Amino acid sequence: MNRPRARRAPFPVLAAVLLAAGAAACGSSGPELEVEGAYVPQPVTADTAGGFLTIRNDGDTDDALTSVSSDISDDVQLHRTAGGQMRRVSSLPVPAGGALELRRGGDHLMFMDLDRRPVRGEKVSVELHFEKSDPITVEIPVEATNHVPRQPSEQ
Ligand SMILES: [Cu+2]
Repeated sequence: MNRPRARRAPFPVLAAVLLAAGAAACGSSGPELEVEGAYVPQPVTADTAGGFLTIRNDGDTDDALTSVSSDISDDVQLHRTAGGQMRRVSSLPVPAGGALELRRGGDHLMFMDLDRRPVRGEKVSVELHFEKSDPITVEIPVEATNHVPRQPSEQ
């Protein structure tokens, strides 16, 4: 690729090219989300199931998980755990340059009033909705009830 210094281009053209390249390359336009390590432990009862996953945000703009829809429940809630008690919240933050980690004993998805009981080996289809980003669909594997995920660094 030609280096701008090596060749003189008419300034307005060069400026336009650099602006376009900059906007595309450095992602200054918003959050960049990626979902990792999603799983649903096979629930013990037929009523509810938990969902765990990590949403990484490699962008430079904060985002938030605002709602979730799924093929096993019409009522998927966002739960926050504090002091051993879980409570429903309306959104969970996905900070710029950070991650939202949903895990056992912490924040999690809660599938209420299950239409069907997910069984190990199946997949649960989930659509994640965000404050800013487009929705992300994830096919989440159903694992054993006592499944403990490996840390990302061990994978
Ligand atoms: Cu819960």
